[in-house]
Amino acid sequence: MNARVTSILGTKYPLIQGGMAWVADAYLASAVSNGGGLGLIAAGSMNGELLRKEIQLARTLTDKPFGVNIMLMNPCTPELAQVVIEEKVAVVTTGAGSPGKYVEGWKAAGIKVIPVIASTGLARRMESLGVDAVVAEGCEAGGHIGEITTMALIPQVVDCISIPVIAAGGIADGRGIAAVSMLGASGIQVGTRFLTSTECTIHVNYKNLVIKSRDIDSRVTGRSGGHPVRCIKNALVMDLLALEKKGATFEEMETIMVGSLRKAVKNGDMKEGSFMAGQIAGLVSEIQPAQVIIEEMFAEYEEIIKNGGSI
Ligand code: TUI
Repeated sequence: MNARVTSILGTKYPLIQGGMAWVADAYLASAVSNGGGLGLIAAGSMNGELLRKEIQLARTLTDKPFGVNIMLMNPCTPELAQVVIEEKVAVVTTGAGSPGKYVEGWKAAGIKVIPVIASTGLARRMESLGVDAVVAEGCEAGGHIGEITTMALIPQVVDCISIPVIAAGGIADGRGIAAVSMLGASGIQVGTRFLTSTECTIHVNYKNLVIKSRDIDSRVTGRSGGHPVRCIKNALVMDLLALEKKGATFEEMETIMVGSLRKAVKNGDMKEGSFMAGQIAGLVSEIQPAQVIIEEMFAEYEEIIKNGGSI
């Protein structure tokens, strides 16, 4: 890992916390930023007013830079795009689409722009718009995903653009950092491991489910409708998969999905909640402060590098 990413982010470590909708609030973002990474407030569940309040709260909790993730399927995106400019947010990441029309305005406001992409095509388009870096996210990740694994995606994205590539999907320890650095990544984004951070405000049932889940416990729903989402399997997920097999429409599936992420995060509803998490959840086994997670991951990575690649 090199200094290209830390100089863009203004951080000690080349690490971004995933922009997890409903999950990543000012408390998680400030804890990650205070721990030496770049914390993100996820605006996926917010309107402009809520996002502004959350940014202002984060400023009382950290004097380090933090960012905002804008999930482009959120209908409030135009007002959110304006709020990050007015609030002079340091970094904006985007997900679940192309941020094309917003990039110029953000760059003119001095914001570092880092879209999350899941294919080489979008990576190239983003570079041509003048973004600062991309997060290339493999389909091991939780939530809304693309089609390609981290292992296959990272080297292909690295070869097709010149801006830094930050790897995401399946990274939760120092071995993951070492692996993606060998593939050419200049930084990492971590979501699932921060779900079980002390400062993460999700329901305790969600944290326990992540800790308990094994390698094979996640499922992807919504592939047929073109919106694949990875969650830890439960009654909701199995119902959705059965409906999908029967050829249910996107609208039918959507009716069941609506509000399910909030039910997981806020109520810990084990039956009707959608517990988004990556395949690496099987490796996550304890609740730790965000700073400890970050330091442990990079210490492990340094040790691997020192030993010439082995642990
Ligand atoms: O955005 C994510 N992950 C997310 S967003 C989210 S919120 C949600 N809630 C309920 C249902 C569905 C989503 C949960 N997880 N990751 C970044 C990401 N972006 N992964 C894949 C993509 C992506 C996919 C296709 C980006 C662009 C794209 O195509 C755009 C184009 O125009 O080519």
